[in-house]
Amino acid sequence: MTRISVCRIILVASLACIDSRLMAEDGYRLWLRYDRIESVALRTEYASVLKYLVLEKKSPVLNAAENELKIALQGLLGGEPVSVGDIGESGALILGTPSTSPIISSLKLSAELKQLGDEGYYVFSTTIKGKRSVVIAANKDVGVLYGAFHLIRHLLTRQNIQTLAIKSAPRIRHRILNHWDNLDRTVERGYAGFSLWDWHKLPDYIDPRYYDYARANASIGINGSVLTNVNSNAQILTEPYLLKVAALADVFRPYGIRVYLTARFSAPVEIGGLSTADPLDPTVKEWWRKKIDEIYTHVPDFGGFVVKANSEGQPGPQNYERTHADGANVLAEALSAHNGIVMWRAFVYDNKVPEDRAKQAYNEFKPLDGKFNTNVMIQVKNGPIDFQPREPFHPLFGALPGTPINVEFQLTQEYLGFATHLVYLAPLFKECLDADTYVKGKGSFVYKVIDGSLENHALTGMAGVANIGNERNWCGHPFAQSNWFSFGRIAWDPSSSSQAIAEEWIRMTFSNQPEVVKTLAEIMLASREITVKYMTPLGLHHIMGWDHHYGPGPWIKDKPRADWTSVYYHKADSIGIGFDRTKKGSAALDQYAPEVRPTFEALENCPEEYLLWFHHVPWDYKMKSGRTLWEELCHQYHAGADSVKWMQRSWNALEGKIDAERFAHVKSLLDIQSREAVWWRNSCILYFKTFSNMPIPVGLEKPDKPLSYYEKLQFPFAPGIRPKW
Ligand code: BDP
Repeated sequence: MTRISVCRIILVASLACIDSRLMAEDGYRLWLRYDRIESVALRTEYASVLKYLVLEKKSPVLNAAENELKIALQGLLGGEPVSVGDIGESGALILGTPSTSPIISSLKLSAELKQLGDEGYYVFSTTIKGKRSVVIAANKDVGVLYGAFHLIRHLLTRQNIQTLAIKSAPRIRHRILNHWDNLDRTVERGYAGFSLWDWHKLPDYIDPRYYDYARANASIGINGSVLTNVNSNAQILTEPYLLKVAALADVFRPYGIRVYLTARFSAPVEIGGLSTADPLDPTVKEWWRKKIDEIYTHVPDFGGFVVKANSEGQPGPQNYERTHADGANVLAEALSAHNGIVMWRAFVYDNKVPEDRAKQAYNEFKPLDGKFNTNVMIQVKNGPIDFQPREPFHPLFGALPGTPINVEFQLTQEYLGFATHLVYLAPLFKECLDADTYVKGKGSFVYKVIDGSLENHALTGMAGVANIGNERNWCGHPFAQSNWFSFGRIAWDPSSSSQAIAEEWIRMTFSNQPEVVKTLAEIMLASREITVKYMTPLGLHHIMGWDHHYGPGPWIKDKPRADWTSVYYHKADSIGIGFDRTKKGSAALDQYAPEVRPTFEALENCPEEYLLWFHHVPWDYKMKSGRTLWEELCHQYHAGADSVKWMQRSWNALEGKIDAERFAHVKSLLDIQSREAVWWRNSCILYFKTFSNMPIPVGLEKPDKPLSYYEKLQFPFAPGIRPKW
């Protein structure tokens, strides 16, 4: 028996034996909590059909689906044995594809399955041999797995199984987590402990947690995992590490997940012993070809590479006077022989400080449109600067019609309060995806660029910078799990609503009680806007603490690069505040389609949430509220911090309706968030007051400490810091 199958048996057995009354609600189970359903009637109804599983042919993926259904049903039905075999006396749950299941084949589903592709599924209620049945049918095994998880979601949210008719297929092909995990197990911008990947003990020791990671991802349709940091280490491409990578790939494969790695551009020099990494040098090309062939001998379904090149000091083709396209294509060519892809990041900024960093990615990539091989996607962050609490959409969306583009969101909350602040990010993802680029007229939404429909690209993707570590509850904050969850759900279907996803997640993770669902959904849906208000209201951005990015730092100046400072971005002076990106300023606005510009170009039209992103605005400018800009800024900071108190009150009112362990955990984190919101508010108001020279409006609480107190705070050991190598 292989190492992996032994582990799997231990894992499944241990999960099946768990008695939920003995288990602490420590968040480990994420949204896959299979506790007994309270209602006897519902249990009986589910059991009558679902406790007979029919799987006519086995495969690693179908077995994973069957195992999951077994564990889920056994738990939900309160320990009733779930049999695997024939249709039971009252009904059955039948799973498979037309080629693995004679029953499913006899149902003649080709019309239904036609539109569902390789990963889609059809889950429906029907009658088979006179017995009530639920069928999970798909074209491929992995579709059956996703269908199984859909059914489980359905049961966890207590919906009926009498009239099931669910057809679903992903709108995006590559739905990928990007782990910024280093080989020493630190996680760049990670706030949930160390890396899950225990490189030292791999490949021999397979942590059972790897299975649970794979299960969680499969349950929300994530089908790729980039194991290593974008600031990458070439060692990962050496044989000892490839064996470790292969062991992880073996665990993930039955769950439909392919592994990817980050490629350090200078690897041919660093580990290959070549004197150059020039992408047009034949020896370099040959080196990558051999290296990539070698990777595929270990991982036959290896997904490909993510590359950060010529950005923040990382090596890249420009070191050799070559373009990003030259660099991407040398890897793409070698990967194409194995169906691998390259996700080449557009997050570039080089050593010459540009007049506006927001413009650089567009300036560098626009001329390269159409020059990339067909298996290259350009991976673009949601906004033009860097994962700020609010940014307008990136001008590259829609600007490269001849090149597939995938979007990169940051799930780890580097700029949104680490894993201490409750911030539900689906509204941020949606804000970007639903923005209209107008590149092909009204309705050219970012999500249409990403799902390929705007320019007819088949290669599509969505990347999420993972917020996962080895903390018991995976993400640090119990609510941070919702950002992993919602990323998967939105990558599957970008039209899903933030509210529907939040409610589904709450029901699965906390409770189906209407009051809990309502209160938590209200908190979650308001949380991102609240955070924007107490951190960066009215379009402010990049004013966080130096280097570690913890807490406020609007005073940061005089650093090695101007665009690493805060003063570069807020430009506060005695006249006003904000970065003028109109024609009078950096003209970054001109990178958007002409139809987009008027909304932002004229000060009077500009939506106030983007005001200081696009304009330098006088302190006494009259805002829509009738207040001056200065007064409005103070009010927004106060509204943000006050709203965290509202979140606390709402949470506290749920005491007794949420298990004690998670209740207390979230309560303490909200206390910290509340304190930190006041910290942001006070320090930013005091700092900007030194420019506005205006009083804090009457009625708003005055800061109890001087600005110098905040400026002096030091956090040498803040988590998630970038490695120095
Ligand atoms: C920035 C992070 C830095 C990352 C960089 C990136 O501070 O640690 O390396 O993004 O995306 O936001 O490459």
